[in-house]
Amino acid sequence: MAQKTTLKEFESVFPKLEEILVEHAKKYNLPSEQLDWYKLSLETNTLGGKCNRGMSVPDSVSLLQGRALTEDEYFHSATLGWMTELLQAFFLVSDDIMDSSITRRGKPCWYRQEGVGMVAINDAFMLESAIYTLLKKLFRTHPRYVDLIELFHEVTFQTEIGQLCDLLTAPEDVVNLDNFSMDKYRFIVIYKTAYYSFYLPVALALYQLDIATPENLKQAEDILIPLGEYFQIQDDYLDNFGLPEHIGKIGTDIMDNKCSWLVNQALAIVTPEQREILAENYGRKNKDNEAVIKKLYNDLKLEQLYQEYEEKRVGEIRALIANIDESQGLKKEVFETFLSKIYKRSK
Ligand code: GPP
Ligand code: MG
Ligand code: MG
Ligand code: MG
Repeated sequence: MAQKTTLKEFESVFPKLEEILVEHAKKYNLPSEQLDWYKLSLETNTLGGKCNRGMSVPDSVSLLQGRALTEDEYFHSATLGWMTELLQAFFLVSDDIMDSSITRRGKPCWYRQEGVGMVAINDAFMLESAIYTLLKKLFRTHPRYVDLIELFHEVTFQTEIGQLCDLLTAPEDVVNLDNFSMDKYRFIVIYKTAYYSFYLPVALALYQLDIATPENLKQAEDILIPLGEYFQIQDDYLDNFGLPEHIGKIGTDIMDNKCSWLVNQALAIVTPEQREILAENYGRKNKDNEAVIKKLYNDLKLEQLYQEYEEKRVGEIRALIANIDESQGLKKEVFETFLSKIYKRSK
């Protein structure tokens, strides 16, 4: 029988990894003040989240094996999980600067914390470096070491092209609703979110077990990318309709002029008059303009539209999962677990 990891169990691995990272920095005689800074950045930016991505690595490894993991297997799969959390930390610290965000995980964003500011950019780079330090230290002799490195590099690049499109579709000074489209939207979310959040943890599990083949990786990708797209649609929905107490962050998509799922849905159903209202108020760095858009979203009943969409989409994803051919080494449960964790989420 497979065994699910708990957050507590997963978190208990982190101090060991932190120690490896600190020892590595000490080899260069990094002064103690900077060493403390590095530790604080690691702890503040990597801990305190839901760890869904990270925990799904040991969970997937256990499901694929069909049994509970040995201590060593658990440690290594949790380490790969923490590397996805480090990648996420690197992205979030950077994304919050780019999106001028206010809070993250219920606290001020790292760049807005006392004395941090733009040092956060270097901290983000160091969070990324930590992945490769740990990989070298703990996976150097693994038969798929090179595949693991290449996977992290490729997924990072995919996320960066998604982020590039996200940013360039949301210029700070010009609002042009014609720039938005569902095709652009799909590109943005598949790359900026789906690969690193959904494909990466399962690909890591397959590599750890050394059972990854081009076929099962492709099979996994074909389900995990739609799942990741659905997850980012939820994120966009929650940006406006979620409660900051639940999601730990204050929505910025309207003021940031983002090509969000909500604005795309609005554009598909607005009257010419409502489109005027959108054009005059969207993407302005002003609470009053934002309030006008929020009201328009309510008038357009986007909340209800989202709920209908969610049911339809989840039905489609369930059908994809049901069609998986398990002879390639994958198990339906790996995907069902992911889906059940995010279905109707409010945080
Ligand atoms: C989520 O977008 C996407 C990311 C966090 C990837 C960032 C990529 C980089 C290369 C930095 P979002 O801005 O909607 O997330 P949130 O709502 O959490 O700010
Ligand atoms: Mg953001
Ligand atoms: Mg962003
Ligand atoms: Mg968002």
